[in-house]
Amino acid sequence: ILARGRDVCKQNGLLVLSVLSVIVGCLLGFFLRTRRLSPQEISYFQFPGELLMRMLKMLILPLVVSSLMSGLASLDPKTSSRLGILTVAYYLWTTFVAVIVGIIMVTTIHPGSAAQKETTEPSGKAIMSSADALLDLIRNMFPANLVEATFKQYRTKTTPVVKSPKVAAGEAPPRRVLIYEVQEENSSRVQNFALDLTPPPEVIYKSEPGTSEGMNVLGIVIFSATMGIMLGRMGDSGAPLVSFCQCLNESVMKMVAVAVWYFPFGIVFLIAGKIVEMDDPSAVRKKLGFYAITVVSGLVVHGLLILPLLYFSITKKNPIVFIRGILQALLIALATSSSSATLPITFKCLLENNHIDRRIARFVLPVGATINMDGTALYEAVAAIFIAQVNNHELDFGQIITISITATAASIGAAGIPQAGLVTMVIVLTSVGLPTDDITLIIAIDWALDRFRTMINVLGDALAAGIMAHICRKDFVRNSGIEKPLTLET
Ligand code: DAS
Repeated sequence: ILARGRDVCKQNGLLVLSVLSVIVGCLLGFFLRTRRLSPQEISYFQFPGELLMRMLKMLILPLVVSSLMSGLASLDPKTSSRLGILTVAYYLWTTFVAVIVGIIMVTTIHPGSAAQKETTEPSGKAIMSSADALLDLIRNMFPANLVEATFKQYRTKTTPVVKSPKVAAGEAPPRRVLIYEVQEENSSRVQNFALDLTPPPEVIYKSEPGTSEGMNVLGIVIFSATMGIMLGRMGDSGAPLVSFCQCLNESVMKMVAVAVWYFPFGIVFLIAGKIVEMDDPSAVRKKLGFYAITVVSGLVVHGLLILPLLYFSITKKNPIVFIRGILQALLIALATSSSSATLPITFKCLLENNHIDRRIARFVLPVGATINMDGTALYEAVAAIFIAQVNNHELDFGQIITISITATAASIGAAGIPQAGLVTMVIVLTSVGLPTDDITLIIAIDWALDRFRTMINVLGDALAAGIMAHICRKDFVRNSGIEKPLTLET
C-alpha cells in the first residue's frame, strides 16, 4: 500500500507541481512586468527556462531516431505499412477537419471587423516570400546534417517600426511651436523664445515572426522511418542495429524520467520569462481580442470536443481518462510551445499512464510531431481569413477551399518549433493573393496563441496513438513476440 501510495503521489505529485508551476509562472511574470527589469536582468531570469528547453532538445535526436528505427524494424512489413497508411490518413483527415472548424469560427465571429484597416497601405515588412517558405519546407526533408537539422537555430529579431504622426493626405505634419516672451528684470527689454512641441515620431518595436530557438525533426523522421523499414527487411543482419536502437530508446526514456523533476521549476521561468518581455497587452486587446477568442474557441471545439468524440467513437473508451494521462505533456507543450520538445514527455505519458504499445508510440508520435498539427492548421486558416477581413477583402467559395487545402499542407510542413505556424502561413496568404506582410498584424499575440495550438497538436498526436493502438491491436498480438531485443540467435 505504501509503494502504491508513493507511486500515485509521485505521478500526481509531478502533475500537480506542473500545474502549479504554470500558475506561478504567470503570476510571477505579470508581477515582474511591474518591476521594469533591464534586458540583462530579463536574460538572467529566463536562464532556468532556457535550460529546460535545452534538456528537451538534447533528447530529440536520439529519441526520434531510436524510436522510429527500432519501432518500424520490429514490425513485419505488412503491419508497418498498414499502420503507416492508417496513421497518415487519420492525420490528414483530422487536420482538414480542424481547418473547417477554424473557417466556421472565423466566418461566424468575424474578428476582422474590430481591426479593419483605415487604408490598405502595407503595414510592415514582408516576412518572406511563399517561394522561400515552400523551398524551406522541402529543404527540411533532406537535412545535410542530421544533428544540425535537429536544432534549427532562429533568433528573435526586434525591428523598430517608426510611424510618424497621422496626417491627412497632402497636409504638412502639424508643428506645435510654443512662442513665449521673457522680460528682463527692471527693464522693458523683452526676449522672444520658441519651443518646438511637434510630437516626436511614434516608435513601435515589433518582433519578427517565425524566429526562435527550436528543433525541426522533419528530415530526421524521414531518414529514421526509411532506415527502420530497411532494417526490418534486413532480418538478422540488421538485428544488432535494431537492438542498439531499442537499448538507446530505453536509456533515453530513463533520462526523461530523471529530467521531469526539473520541469516544474523550468516551466515557471519559461512562462514568466516570456510574459516579462511580451508587448503591452492593452495595446493589442482592442484590435486582436476577438481574433484571440476566435482562435482559442476553434482550438477548444476541435481539441476538446471533436477529437475526443472521434477517439470515443472508435475505441469506445473514455477520452477524459486518456487526456488526463497526457496532461503533463500538454503542460510542457504550453510552456515550451514546441511539439518536438514535448515529444519525450508525450512518449512517457503514453507508455506509463495510458499503456500504449511502445511500437505504436514509436511510430505514431515522431511522425505526428512532424506532420500532424491540427492546431496549426486551424490557426493558419483563421489567420488568413482574419487578414482578409481586416483588408475588407471578400473571399469567394473557391478561395475558401484553397485556404482549407493550403492551410492543411502548410501545417504539415510546419516544424514542431515555436512560431513555425507563423512562417508557413505565407503559403496560405499567397495562395489567395492576400498581403503576406499583414502577418505583422498578429505577431503581438502569436507567442501566446502558439502555446495553445501546440497543446492541440500534441493532443492530436497522442489521441492518434490511442486510436491506432486500438485499430491495430490484433496485428500486435500477432507480432507480440517481436518486441524483445533482437539477437542473432532469434
Ligand atoms: N509551435 C508549433 C509546434 O510546436 C506550432 C505552430 O507554430 O503553429 O507545434
